[in-house]
Amino acid sequence: MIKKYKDLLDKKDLSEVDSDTGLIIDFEERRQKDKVILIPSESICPKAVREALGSRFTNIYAEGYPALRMNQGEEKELLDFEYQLSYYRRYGNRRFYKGCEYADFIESLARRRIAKCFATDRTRAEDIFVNIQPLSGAAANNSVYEAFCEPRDTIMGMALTVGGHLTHGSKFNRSGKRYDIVSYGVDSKTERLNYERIEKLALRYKPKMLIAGYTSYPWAPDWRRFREIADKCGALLFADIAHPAGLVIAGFYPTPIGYADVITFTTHKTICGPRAAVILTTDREKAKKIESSVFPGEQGGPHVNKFAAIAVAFKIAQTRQYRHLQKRIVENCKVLASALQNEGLKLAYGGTNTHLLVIDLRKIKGRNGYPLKGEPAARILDLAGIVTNKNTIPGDEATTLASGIRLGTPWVTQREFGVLEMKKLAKVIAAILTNIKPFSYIGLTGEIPRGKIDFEILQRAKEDVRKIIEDIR
Ligand code: DSN
Repeated sequence: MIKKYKDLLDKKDLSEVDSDTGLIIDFEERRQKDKVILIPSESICPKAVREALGSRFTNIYAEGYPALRMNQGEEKELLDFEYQLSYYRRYGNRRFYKGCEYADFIESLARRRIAKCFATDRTRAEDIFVNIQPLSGAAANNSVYEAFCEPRDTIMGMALTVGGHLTHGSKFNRSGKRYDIVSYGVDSKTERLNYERIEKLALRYKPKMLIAGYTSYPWAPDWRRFREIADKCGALLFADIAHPAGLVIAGFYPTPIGYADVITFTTHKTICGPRAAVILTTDREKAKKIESSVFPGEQGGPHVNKFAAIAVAFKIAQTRQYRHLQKRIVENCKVLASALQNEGLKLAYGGTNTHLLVIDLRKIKGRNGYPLKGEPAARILDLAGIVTNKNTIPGDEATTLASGIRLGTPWVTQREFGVLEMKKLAKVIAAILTNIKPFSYIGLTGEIPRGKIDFEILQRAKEDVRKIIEDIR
């Protein structure tokens, strides 16, 4: 019972104020502990990052950007609070509201840490311009288009069905409605990027922007080759590294810095931070365009509590332990891939050199020859305690009838799963998938793919998953 509103502010815990929400959060915590989560775009946000996310920075508005001065010099100069605040008292800042003096610190700190993480031998941190205001990946990508393209300009990116992202021109997304989209796919034989074909297509359609970067294509692109193609057709090169950004920082995925004109990524996938997104460029003029395209172009007030969480995440990203984690993520994925292949499963795109892989389910067939689809496969795996997502693969046309499931290793690697666990998981996954009897029926929305599995087999798989988790604790 709430007696005084004021007590809510500092005294009452969630369990006292809203036990229903508290209970749902407890259930979710339990789920995350009891299941093996293999969604490649998910990871565990560390406690310290969540603490910053729940800080009082959530209370304020901070439309605008920090003072330019705060992005120059060493981190310790930024953190010279007396010096910076005396400047602020004298000259004010670039925010629309007062009360943002500490927001300036936290946004600048996060930006510097990101720049430091992405600096290379050839590109200094000072030359990387960072925008951390996009609320998430889709907003970041849309801000990039708005910054550099006019409606009906041609944009070229990979098709969603073979690994591109929704915002790379899907007809269901604003990108696909607002711009003329040319999509590239993979080579039908190798299921890999075919740079000659991509180049031919680019020369034919002369896109204003060429996008590279993927959500389910499991191989790293050749940035140099993409740069060449962009230069030949006069396009801006946009690298969307939402998925592998953590691997990039740690050196286990080639960096687009030095090749791409603009780069976006989210901070909650391999970065293992809060749900947010970042835009990078090494060109001052482009950085200005991006700034105004994000705010006021795309968004109003940014989420300052996220800035704090991002700052913490990128402090962690500079540690040896983080580099080791990223290395293990890739190693685990490689082991999982070959273990699945040894169990007789087929991988779409022939394998992986990143944190994700996709299983091609088409050769698992029911009595009447109906192939296993991603939806029933992912559902049954989930019942057994393994969380994945259905995914289209080359040859698929509709997401509802996707023939693949996508798996990734960030989350389980954070939980310290290693080679042994990858092999055990591959066995359970294969035992489940190869024992599903696929079928379909026609429902109100058309073909509905389903699958059945013997109860005993499912129970055994559940027990195996439980044991894998138990052993790791
Ligand atoms: N939905 C994300 C993913 O899972 O890859 C991309 O935005």
